[in-house]
Amino acid sequence: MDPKYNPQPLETALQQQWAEQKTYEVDESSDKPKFYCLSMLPYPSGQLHMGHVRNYTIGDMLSRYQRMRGKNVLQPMGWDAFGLPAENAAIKHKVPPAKWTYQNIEHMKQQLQRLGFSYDWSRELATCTPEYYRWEQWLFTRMMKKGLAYRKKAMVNWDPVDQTVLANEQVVNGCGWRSGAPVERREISQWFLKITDYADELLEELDNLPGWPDAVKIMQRNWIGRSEGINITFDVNGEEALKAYTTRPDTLMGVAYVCVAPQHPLALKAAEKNADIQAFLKKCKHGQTSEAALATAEKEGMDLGIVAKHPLTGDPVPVWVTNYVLMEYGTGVVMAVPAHDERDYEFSSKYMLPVPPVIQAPEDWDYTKKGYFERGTLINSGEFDGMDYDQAFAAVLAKLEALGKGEKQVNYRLRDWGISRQRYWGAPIPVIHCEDCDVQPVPEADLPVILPEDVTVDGTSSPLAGLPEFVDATCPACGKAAKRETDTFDTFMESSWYYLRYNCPGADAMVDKRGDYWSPIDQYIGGVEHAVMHLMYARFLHKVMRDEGLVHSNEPFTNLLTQGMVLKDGAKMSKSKGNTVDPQALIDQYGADTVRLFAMFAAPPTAELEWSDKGVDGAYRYLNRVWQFTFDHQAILSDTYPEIDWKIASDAIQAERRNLHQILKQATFDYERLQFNTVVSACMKISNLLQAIANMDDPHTPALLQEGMSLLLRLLAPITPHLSAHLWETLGFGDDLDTTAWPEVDDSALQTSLLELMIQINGKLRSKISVPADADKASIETAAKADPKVEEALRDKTCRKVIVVPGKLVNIVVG
Ligand code: ANZ
Ligand code: ZN
Repeated sequence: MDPKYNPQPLETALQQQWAEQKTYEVDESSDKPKFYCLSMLPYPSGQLHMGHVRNYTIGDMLSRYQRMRGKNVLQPMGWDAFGLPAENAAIKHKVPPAKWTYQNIEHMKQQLQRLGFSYDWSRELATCTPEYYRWEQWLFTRMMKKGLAYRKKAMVNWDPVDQTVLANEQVVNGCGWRSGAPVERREISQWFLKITDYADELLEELDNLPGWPDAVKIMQRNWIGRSEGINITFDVNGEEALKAYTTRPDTLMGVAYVCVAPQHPLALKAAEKNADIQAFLKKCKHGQTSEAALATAEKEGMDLGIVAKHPLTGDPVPVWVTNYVLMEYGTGVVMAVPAHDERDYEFSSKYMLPVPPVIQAPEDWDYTKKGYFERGTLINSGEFDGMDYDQAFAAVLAKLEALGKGEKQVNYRLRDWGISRQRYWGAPIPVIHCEDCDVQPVPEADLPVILPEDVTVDGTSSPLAGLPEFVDATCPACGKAAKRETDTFDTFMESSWYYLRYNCPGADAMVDKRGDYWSPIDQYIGGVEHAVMHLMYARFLHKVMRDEGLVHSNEPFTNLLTQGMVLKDGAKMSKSKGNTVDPQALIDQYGADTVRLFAMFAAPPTAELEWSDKGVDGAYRYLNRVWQFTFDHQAILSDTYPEIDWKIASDAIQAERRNLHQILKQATFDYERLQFNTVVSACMKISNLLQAIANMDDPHTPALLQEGMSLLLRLLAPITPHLSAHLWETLGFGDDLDTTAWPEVDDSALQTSLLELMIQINGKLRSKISVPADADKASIETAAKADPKVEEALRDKTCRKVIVVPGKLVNIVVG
């Protein structure tokens, strides 16, 4: 054995062995229980960053642990390979996006292998390959036939100089990232997937996911945003009646005006005759449409000069157009109640509109300063006065229903998923546009629609539009010359089902039976930034595939762990902040095991991890210690000992062995609950223990040292697999640490021996009791008071004080 820890050669040798022996390749023939452990696949940007290292070490630690626990563990890896950065790089470096991507994959794969992750590489996939994306093209055509994929007009960001559509992240302060020109909004036809059809199920099934963090479930609930309200009809003279969606029908008697969205037909019609309104609507076209942006934007509007009729009182109510009403939500019409709605209050204050209160606010509420936005008891509402929210909701609904002026309505904030991207580097949307037959899905036999890879990207028009061999097609319905769609899928399409494809590499179908063996994923691990979109879209497509008979579970991910961010000096480690630490440099300097150990030790997996050079150094020093200790005691550790009856060993040996098994017990518990940082501290505690044992002069020292070392190496194996396997073999503990069973806690070692304690009453010895050696003060006190002699002495007296001196005596002061 080398006296010095030199990680690089031993790590690379072992990695080569794993690759040659296909150590981590698995199939469905095993009789062990399966465990599917999945970490979110990376975008192949070119370099691994510390966030990846952390994510993938967590997954690998769990996979290796479960393997040692006797599971048939699948841990695959792949590449989320389509996306904008490849196009940007192509413009900058003049390489085709495909070439850039495949080069990056090569490089990053080497980095992952150098970290010793136990992936089944035979299942590797890259989402930019036709054999992968053909199946989502296929699913899309199925969804078209079911009406789950449809086309409608939607807004895009348009760069008037580059004459191109921009992705949201290409809009910087309202201008095109390349041209710097102010971005315009354009309406074009795009494809949508009907995720709203699944809104209820997506919401309800969250209750059946106890293995998900609450924070993620809350975000998903908010994103779905189910609300119950009433659509209330406000008649307008000579026009179609306005229907306003409200969740606060209890405030109906406080309506000051009705407002419509700038895109509402009534506003558009009014603009035809009024240049000011026209100018206002034009102004609303600029700026953002997101709800968040609208909530904070300065509220503006115009009186349309139209009068609506209050459905209960018949009073005239003015109709306005305002920029804070979304056309896409509810009915695009709001009944404004300034006294009790924050946005209406702000608006009314600005335009000096009335603020009639209809909900009881605390005494002396000053409505000139603030609205009252809580629910409460109704006032100024005639027959509804005195009712609370629920009563008023029911009463107003009943009354409106009787008049035919209202009906109950459930709304969702969730919108259908727009999947069209006017970008080159993505999976082509498999449809053909025919002059006569409108838009037709590409027939199954003609799939995949292959994306040409050898192209020049210059950032203006899509290279696909300029390729006749791509664009020219024949209509599958009538056979006439037609045009192929040049838009591509949102890259969330690929990441919504990749976990199923890992189960059936090479299948000549989207998925096959092998998936039934592996599904669902037992543990999914990734960043919390994917809490909503990725995880929602994946759940949705899973359900669509279930309804197609392709999968047989309702949910794809049984357990979810969202790992915390990696920070440096309190800020998120990121390229744009220039505070990154290159994992490769660390591997070169310290080896993979140190990097893994630090990533696991520095914080619990779900908490933020503050980067520390000192911490990395500490991890390295610890591994050196383990090495040094093994080297120093190699002969003792690798000797053979007869079976030992520990009960006849000395108290001191038994005590140390008890500590050892207590640590093992706690560490195994922590492994199960994914509390990996305390597993590392447990290993460090064992090292200290081994040092103490080595210093003992006892006939059982060598055997206990050996037992301790074999526990330590197995506890460390999932974290630092190279060092552990190497020492395991060196010491002759067995040859394959991967398939070595997890150490069992010896319960008999945990039993604590009894200690005798004197009991004094007012300083005089009265009795003796036996308690477990590790009993705490409270239980000693209880035991002492239960002693018959003490009971007797305490009768008719008051116990003033109990002094417990652990290991020695209990003194009871009575008076
Ligand atoms: C009257 C009212 C009084 C409202 C009050 C609130 C408080 P959720 O819960 O998210 O569904 N609203 C309806 N449609 C809208 C649209 N297209 N754009 C902007 N706001 C819209 O929110 C429902 C509430 O949001 C509705 O209830 C409506 O304002 C507003 F004291 O109606 B409310
Ligand atoms: Zn046709």
